[in-house]
Amino acid sequence: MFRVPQTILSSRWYAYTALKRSILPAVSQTSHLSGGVSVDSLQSELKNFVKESARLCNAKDVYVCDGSATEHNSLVAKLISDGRLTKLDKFENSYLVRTDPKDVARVESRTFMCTDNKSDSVPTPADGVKGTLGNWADATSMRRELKDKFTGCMTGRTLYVIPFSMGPVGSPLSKIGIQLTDSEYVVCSMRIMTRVGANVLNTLGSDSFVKCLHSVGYPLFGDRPDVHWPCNPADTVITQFPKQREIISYGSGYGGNSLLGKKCFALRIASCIAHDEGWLAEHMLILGITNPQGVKKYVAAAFPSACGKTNLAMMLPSLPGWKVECVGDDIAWMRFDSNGQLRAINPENGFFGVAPGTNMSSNPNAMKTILKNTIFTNVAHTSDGGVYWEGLEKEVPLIGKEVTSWLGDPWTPDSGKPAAHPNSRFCTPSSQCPVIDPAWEDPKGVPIEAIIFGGRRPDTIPLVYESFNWSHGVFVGASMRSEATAAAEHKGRVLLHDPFAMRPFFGYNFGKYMKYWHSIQERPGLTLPKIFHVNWFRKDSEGKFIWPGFGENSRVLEWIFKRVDSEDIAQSTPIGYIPKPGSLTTSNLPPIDMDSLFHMPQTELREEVEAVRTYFKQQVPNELPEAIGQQLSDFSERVENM
Ligand code: OXD
Ligand code: MN
Repeated sequence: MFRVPQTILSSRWYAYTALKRSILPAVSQTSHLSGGVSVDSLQSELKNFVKESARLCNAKDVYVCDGSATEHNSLVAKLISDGRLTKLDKFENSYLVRTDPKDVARVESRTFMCTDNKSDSVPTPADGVKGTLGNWADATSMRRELKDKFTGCMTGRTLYVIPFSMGPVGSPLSKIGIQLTDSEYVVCSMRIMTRVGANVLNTLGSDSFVKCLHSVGYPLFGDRPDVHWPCNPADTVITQFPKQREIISYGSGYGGNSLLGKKCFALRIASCIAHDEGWLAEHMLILGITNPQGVKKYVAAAFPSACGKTNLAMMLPSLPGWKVECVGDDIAWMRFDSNGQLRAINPENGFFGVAPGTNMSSNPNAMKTILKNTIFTNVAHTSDGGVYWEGLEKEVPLIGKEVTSWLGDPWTPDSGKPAAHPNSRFCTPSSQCPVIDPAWEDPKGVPIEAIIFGGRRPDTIPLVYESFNWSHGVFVGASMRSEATAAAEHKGRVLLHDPFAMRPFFGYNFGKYMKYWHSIQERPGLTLPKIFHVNWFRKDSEGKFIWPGFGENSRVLEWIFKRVDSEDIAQSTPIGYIPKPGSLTTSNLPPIDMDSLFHMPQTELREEVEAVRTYFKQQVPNELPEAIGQQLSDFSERVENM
């Protein structure tokens, strides 16, 4: 195919010329969809945002989403007729999407916090060390760069306006965002992941909102043909401007890069708002656990990406009489109420879960959740209208079926390549989860009694331990490490420091973040949750997991539940309190080497101390709060005296 060189095709040049000649496009309501809200009815700040963006991006027209099913159906029909969505006959109202293979994950290396002072966003690492706690860009220069990228970038495309609420519409804990995007896939996914619609605009009134501007960065000017998955990987950039409460994302149409309510808003921008307003925006699931006597407690848990947060959040407990119910699987917004009780909401409305590995044994409730109204991305397709991924071998027998891989190629188990991309996803409404908690949309939030940190640690770290107190708990969060994941662009398995499971999501300087967490204990009248750490991933000398995990993790939750009630079932070790012998219920388990799950040789703990010391020295040499440094010295001393 003849290709016009990019320089000649340059949309920016075209749009600049258009702007110079002042032939600005009219901000008109699009005609290809029925429904929608009129641009002229929008409050003035929003109308300006829409009009200015539409002009800058040279959008063909503008459509303000009302969030209705009719609107959704017409977008789906458009995506199908454009060949971007495939209907899945085996599921109700569910679809499959394949992205460009170059656009499959969050691009951390191109994600920036944009402020005037670097130290507002990221700590200053030691000389010669590369900082790993987020990327900073100078706000003014980045704005210039973005203006250039966005000039004309929606030529030939519709600009959709998505009014969305993070959290139940109207809850005092919720926040409103407006995302402008040129991707119909993003509109449909945002309608699942957040609360979208005209009622959000009513709630917004004349208030301010988080401005989110997104483009796939593939303008259609002249006779440039559209492509199956428009994106612009070479030019991708995801930026957050915390001072202005603004997100601007260019070049990617996938996941956290483009569904701006999730990581960009609910973690990066919200962590800054939370700091200013005295609450917490964290990368945590929220679950309710009820014991056989009917007593219920809620916990929040932070795990790095792809450590099984979704599986834990909707777990089917193996312990008889225990029940787990899900409030959220990824993000918690938490605030102490006037009685000093920490309360949490899940700001999201859907699950954007990793598909591979999800099956009837790892997560039966997720399997039931995704049977309808779900968008699957980058999974494999079966000839009978179903989906397939690694881990579904039992659930989806392939005899008599043909499988098309996520790349669109014929696939068999002998192909030597995965059928689904390792970061392929299901995007599905939370309300469909069979164990969604009855209080999951309670505007007051649910009371949190324990915070759990965790990671993928093949050695050293025991199955579960409890921190000695809040200050030690903050140190535990700050010194978390875990094997890396497919959700971002890392290759292979490497042990990474991932403090608070927030490394890719901090909205501000990690030093300040630790100080803020630590200072919470100084507020009068609070009931501080207890802090724990878990590790389901310890391996034996042959490299096999020692702990069966999944539903059996309810045994660990039971121990945590009892510790929240201060039962005398814990013993002190250098790392923290671990279960007293016999206090973790192990009945009906196959033989498990429990000793190995809690084995902490001094040599390994020394290495842990050293790894954390080196990390702090390299990454936060000047901004490590004294109290956290003290916690490290205390840990080291306990290890030396063991
Ligand atoms: C995710 C993540 O939730 O990467 O997608 O953490
Ligand atoms: Mn996550």
